[in-house]
Amino acid sequence: MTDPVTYDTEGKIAIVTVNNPPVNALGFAVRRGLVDAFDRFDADASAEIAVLVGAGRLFLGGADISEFGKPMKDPQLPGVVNRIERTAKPVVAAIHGAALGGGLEVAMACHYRLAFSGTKLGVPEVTLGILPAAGGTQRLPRLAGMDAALEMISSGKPVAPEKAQVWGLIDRIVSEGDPRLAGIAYAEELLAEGATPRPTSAMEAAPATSDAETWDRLMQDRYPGQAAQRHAVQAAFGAVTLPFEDGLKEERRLFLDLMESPQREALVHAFFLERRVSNLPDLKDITPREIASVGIVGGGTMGSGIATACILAGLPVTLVETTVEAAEKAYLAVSKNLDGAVKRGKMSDAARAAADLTTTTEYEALSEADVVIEAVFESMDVKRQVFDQLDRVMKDGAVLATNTSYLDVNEIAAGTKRPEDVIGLHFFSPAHVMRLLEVVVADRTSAEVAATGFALGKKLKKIAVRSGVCDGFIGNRILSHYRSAADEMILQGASPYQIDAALERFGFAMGPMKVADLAGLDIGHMTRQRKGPQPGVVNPDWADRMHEMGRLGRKSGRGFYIYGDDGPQEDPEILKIIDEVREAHGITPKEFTDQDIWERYMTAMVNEAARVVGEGIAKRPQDVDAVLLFGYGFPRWRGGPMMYADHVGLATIRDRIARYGEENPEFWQSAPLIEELAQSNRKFSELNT
Ligand code: T1G
Repeated sequence: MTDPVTYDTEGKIAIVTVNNPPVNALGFAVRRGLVDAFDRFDADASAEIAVLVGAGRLFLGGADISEFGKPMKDPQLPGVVNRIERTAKPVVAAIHGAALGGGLEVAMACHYRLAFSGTKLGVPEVTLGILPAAGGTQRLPRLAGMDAALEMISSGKPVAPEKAQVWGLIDRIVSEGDPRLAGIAYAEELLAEGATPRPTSAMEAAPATSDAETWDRLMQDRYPGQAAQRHAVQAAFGAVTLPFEDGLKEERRLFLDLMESPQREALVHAFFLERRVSNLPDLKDITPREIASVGIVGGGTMGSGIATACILAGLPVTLVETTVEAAEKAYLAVSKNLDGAVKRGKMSDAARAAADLTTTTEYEALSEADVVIEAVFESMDVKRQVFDQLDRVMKDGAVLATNTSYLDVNEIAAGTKRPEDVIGLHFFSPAHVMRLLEVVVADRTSAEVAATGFALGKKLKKIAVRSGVCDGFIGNRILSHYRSAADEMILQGASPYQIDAALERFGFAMGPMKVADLAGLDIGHMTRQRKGPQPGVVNPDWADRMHEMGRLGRKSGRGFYIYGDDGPQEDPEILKIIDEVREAHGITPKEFTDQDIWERYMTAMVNEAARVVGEGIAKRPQDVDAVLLFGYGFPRWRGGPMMYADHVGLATIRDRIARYGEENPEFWQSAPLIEELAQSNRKFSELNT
């Protein structure tokens, strides 16, 4: 294996290069190599200044996250960073692409820093449930001042070199060129000026505008329930209250505390899920078909959103609608989405001008598309008619996809002469914004077509998760179950507003009533009509009454909430309707605490998720976590329902189900997989490999 750290010289200049693809993570070998390189530099009488540079597309991507939770081999990063800082001769960091976490901490231990325009400079550790633990909480305030440092450390967001230079974090900005050469040029200049080492640890930090208590309260408001931001801010205040070495000790203590926390495990789980859940072992050696053009049938909210997502990815789109008016309406809807993307900086003017969208009423116009996605009204008859047309016009080898959110993809495929070319691609609304894509692999879908579905997901920068065929696939099936648990609590006495507030305190982006109002209460009503009564499932009579009253949610200005200028307002009329329903059922309402609501809601979610995994609809528990995290607003710092369940313990989940089952045995029956794993004291995570 090549040495990830090399040392060479050009005249009086030593160049230390880190080459550890893909992101120059500071794993053990790199740490070892850096110490050796700077020992060599210190001993190299011919070298008067050193340049540290990263090979490849960026400087340093930070500590090696895949080493977390395992015994860390020496030298540890804090020691490596301190070693670099105390080098007796000046050291320059030549930064390109990104310097993140431990990568920026290494740069801050160097004595001079240049950065290329466009470089990401940040300490994102809190997004992994930890804090900058290689001196970052002590050196960043000394370079950039407390206010800037607290903002960077608590948000985890990267900053641009221009801002960093104003703050004093960066000394020089270079617009373009080779990092090594730029580093050498800057080093020559510094040599000529007689530059000497400038240890950051010896500098004073500009005080903070607000005190530590104010910042701690701010963290609680901004990141309710999360520990990392509060610990990180507490550590950073050591930079103005403690001597440097003591500040480092406090940073270490708080870091180790977070390393042990379930939140850290959950956030690292989410980090790797984002990047790996679409990598399926059984599709690893399958070459996807080429995707150079996309066809779409249906220009409604979903169709125009999917068209937008494809065009944002640079794909030409042909969209078919039933009438010329509808086709023009779809064209305008996509154009509006694209203009919005330009405004949000998600699309350049040049790309906007080059956007290739054709709308038509002619199916023949689709014939040469590599992938065609049907996004029409959710009726099997309508879908079958569309697929008949597609079967007739599409070229051989085209992928025929349906965006249905629950209909039987096997049945749709069976209606064509090429079922092996049919797949489900379930986008989430708005399709050009939501990151999740359920790739529904039907019984006869070929591996090549499945691989093509994932390849399209990657092209569209989606987090694609494999699902088998069942009503609602992974996400909507589990949703309908935890929704029913919420309805059961409402019937028994909980207020819909209490449930929303409790689950938002649990960490959900939005409570289930607000989600229902956003999706439209007519959707919920249609689903209940379609499914009919289910054993043990409480029918929300109040929601049916609301539907009759035309309260369809946000789109009608009234649902569970009243939507005025001041955002969603609770409505006593809803509580009155619910009281009447309880009375009609002869139910005396009982009290629910936040804990009760969390436990029932999450237990219902985990139970149905275990069935989804047990039946093989989701191949791995992590697939369920990815769906809920990236499509259903599940709190990232809890890692998803399956990780949550592993943290709670499956025996506890099983016992809760038994307890709830005493009241409603038909609804609360634990999934066989929960029984099996609880019995053998095992975890869902063991099934991810
Ligand atoms: N460690 C290990 N693997 C990493 C990694 C890291 N730091 N960063 C990325 N990877 C893997 C990733 O999983 C993927 O591999 C491949 O690299 C490409 O990544 C003491 C303790 C750098 C902006 O938080 O933000 O330092 O999964 O697809 O889109 O204070 O990666 O496909 O096999 O994301 O071009 C702080 C995390 C660590 C940076 C590049 N550092 N990385 O984005 O590529 S904590 C971070 C990123 C720390 C110290 C503490 C991005 C990137 P695979 P990618 P990209």
